[in-house]
Amino acid sequence: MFESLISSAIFKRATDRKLVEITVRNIRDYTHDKHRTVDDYPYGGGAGMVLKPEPIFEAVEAIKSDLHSEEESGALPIILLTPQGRLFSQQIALELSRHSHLVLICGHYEGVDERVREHLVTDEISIGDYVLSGGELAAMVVADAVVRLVPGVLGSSASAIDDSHATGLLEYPQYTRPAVYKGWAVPEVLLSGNHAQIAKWRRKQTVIRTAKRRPDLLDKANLSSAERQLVEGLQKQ
Ligand code: JD2
Repeated sequence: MFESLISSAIFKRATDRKLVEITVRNIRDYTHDKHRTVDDYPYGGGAGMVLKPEPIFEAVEAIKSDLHSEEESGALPIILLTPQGRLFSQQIALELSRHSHLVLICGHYEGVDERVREHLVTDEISIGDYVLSGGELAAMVVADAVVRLVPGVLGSSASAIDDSHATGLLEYPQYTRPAVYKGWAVPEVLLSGNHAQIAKWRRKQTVIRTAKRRPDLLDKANLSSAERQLVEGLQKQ
């Protein structure tokens, strides 16, 4: 599964430029029995299997000793992807991007032994309130969001600063050629060449769109008093 992430354009750029390194480990490689057992029945009974603690502890210990005395290994975040984690956000992605190293642990089908949570994991993250079959896609979502925030990974033209959610507001509508398609014209201001007017129009669209679609985002947003008034007008409508 992780091949698709590693071969994605953003990751390629990041790794080619030696800004980021990603290693995938299989906890099965940290077992010692013939069947390479990673799971077992839950104590107390019940449906499903539970991931055993030993392979997960040993995999993380191996990662830590690979980092050996590198500055971080004390403050190394060891993150479990789980539906019970704190809800992932751009803010969390930014926090994580400031660490030199991260460990992401993902189970599949089954839960993990609680001692992993209690004595190994430093943070638990969920990517949203829906049920996945495992933590792999969630780990890739987190890795993708974090890697694009590493300085130098994005080109300046695709700056992360302008992104939706980086500003805490939704993006304004975008258009490209043709100027008229099936009779639907591009807003005239965008063809005017008046960059001040264009910036003003875009900002207004951003505020309107956010007010209509994600009013919850406006609470934390940095709006001018004129923009607040615009929002109040829309709310009355
Ligand atoms: C996972 C499963 C428990 C039901 C390991 C699901 C996730 N936002 C998210 N939704 N689901 C997950 C997630 C993460 C890891 C695992 N399962 C299946 N576990 C109850 C289904 C097994 C995140 N992050």
